[in-house]
Amino acid sequence: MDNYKVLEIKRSVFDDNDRQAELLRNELKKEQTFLLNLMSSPGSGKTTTVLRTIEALKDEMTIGILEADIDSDVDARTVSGTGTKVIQLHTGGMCHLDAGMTRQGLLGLGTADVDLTILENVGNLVCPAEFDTGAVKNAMILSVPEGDDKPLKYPLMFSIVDVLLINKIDAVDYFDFDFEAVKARVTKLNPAIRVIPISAKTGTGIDEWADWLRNEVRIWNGN
Ligand SMILES: Nc1nc2c(ncn2[C@@H]2O[C@H](COP(=O)(O)OP(=O)(O)OP(=O)(O)O)[C@@H](O)[C@H]2O)c(=O)[nH]1
Ligand SMILES: [Mg+2]
Repeated sequence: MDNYKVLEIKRSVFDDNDRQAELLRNELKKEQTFLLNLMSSPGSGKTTTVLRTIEALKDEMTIGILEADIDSDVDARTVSGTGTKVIQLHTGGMCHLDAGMTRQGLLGLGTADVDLTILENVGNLVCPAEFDTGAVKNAMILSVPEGDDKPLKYPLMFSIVDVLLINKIDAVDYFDFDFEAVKARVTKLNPAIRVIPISAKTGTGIDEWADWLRNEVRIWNGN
């Protein structure tokens, strides 16, 4: 028999985070702030989609943006060009945000007057799927050049999101990408998922995305 113990600490880390996330969601509800957690691989088009979303909704609601990256401030700099309130979070090497880190970000941003906060999570299809940030809804982007097999390889991410945006559809002629196969694969993992094809570059599909988000914000904020 081994003379040492093996302790499974992963579960308790997740349990504690889940409690913190629930607490944060309750506070956001009281404050009437909707938090969207936007996830994807690096370069799928999160920041470009954030810019389109700001453009579509800025006249109807007050928006704040949390940009999370391991390093750099390029995304916050890009978003600040729109005049929208934005803060850059550095995770110090961590590949995801947990509820505690999200809370720090929201405090730094100041959300009392904000109706909609979008968290652009660290580009990664693995770790962000494991940590509840306290967001009201989760969305992810899969871009056409990444391939239609990603739901098979990263099932957890596709199973925990409310919306899947399939981005870069303007480039579909250059890639073998089977939309029907993706829809079948994600629906099998997550029957309630909403799939919206978009091009953040040309603006195609952004109206449908903005309609979904506007409706969710209204429901949450009670107006
Ligand atoms: N053709 C095309 N290019 C796009 C589209 N959306 C984004 N891009 C390009 O894809 C690249 C990455 O876009 P970003 O919006 O920076 O992607 P991101 O997910 O924020 O990247 P990280 O924050 O680094 O993870 C940029 O060169 C964009 O111009 C699109 O719909 N079509
Ligand atoms: Mg980005």
